[in-house]
Amino acid sequence: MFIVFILGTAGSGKSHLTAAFSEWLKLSKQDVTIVNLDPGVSKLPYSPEIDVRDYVDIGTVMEEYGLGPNGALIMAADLIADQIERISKEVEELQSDIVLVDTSGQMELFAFRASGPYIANELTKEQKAIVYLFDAVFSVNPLNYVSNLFLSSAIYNRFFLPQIHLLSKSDLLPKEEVNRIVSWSSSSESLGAAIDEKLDGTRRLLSRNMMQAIYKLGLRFLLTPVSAKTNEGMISFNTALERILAQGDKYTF
Ligand SMILES: Nc1nc2c(ncn2[C@@H]2O[C@H](COP(=O)(O)OP(=O)(O)OP(=O)(O)O)[C@@H](O)[C@H]2O)c(=O)[nH]1
Ligand SMILES: [Mg+2]
Repeated sequence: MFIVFILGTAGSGKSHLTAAFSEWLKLSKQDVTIVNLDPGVSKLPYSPEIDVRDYVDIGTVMEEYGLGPNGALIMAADLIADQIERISKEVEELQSDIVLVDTSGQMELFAFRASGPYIANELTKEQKAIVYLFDAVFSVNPLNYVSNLFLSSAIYNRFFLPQIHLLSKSDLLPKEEVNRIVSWSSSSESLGAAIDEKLDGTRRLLSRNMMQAIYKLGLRFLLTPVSAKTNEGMISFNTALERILAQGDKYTF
């Protein structure tokens, strides 16, 4: 059993990718479990086998603790951590080949509070990986791209799990735009040139320094373009997962 956490900024396409990739895996004869870790979501594009909303109700948390929506989400993240043993048991009992975990819209809840890494660690002792989404439309601007690079490095630093980077919703951009962003992820010269071309003044300087700091840390993540709408990139995404989780052995057929 492999556990895959899907992370990314709000609206980057986590839930739709979870839905599309699970369908793709099922066509490849995989037994898939989906875990919804987002307590605040009202509508999902899939039916999760395990749903934190069965454990924590955000409306009740707001009422019981007298909190607003954001305070309640923070509280809910901690309450979910308290329930991790039961959630973990549910995951283990299902015994599927692969578990996709859709995380909350407010990424900082999972990434930057103690409860996130705790949940990731305690959710069974199986092999795990993180998938981080770069929203394609947001990434067109090199300033946004570098900011996202920084966020993804912060995630890596928090979880210390193998991490895969995807350019999500890539169907929304023309092919050459997608290729350009992918080239930024494979070559610092290419990203540096885009920063010089599109940004100026302090923004240019800061972006260049941020990029260099990340490269100095040895964090280089090649982006794979994917689309939950057209299913583009699912094979490459799956190959990257197989490389990490099964040491290159194919688990799909
Ligand atoms: N064209 C296109 N739209 C997409 C794709 N994936 C997601 N979307 C759209 O982007 C919006 C956000 O998608 P979600 O899957 O809900 O994103 P999310 O990261 O789960 O959002 P939060 O959980 O609220 O942070 C929705 O309107 C989707 O229809 C894609 O691959 N292509
Ligand atoms: Mg979502």
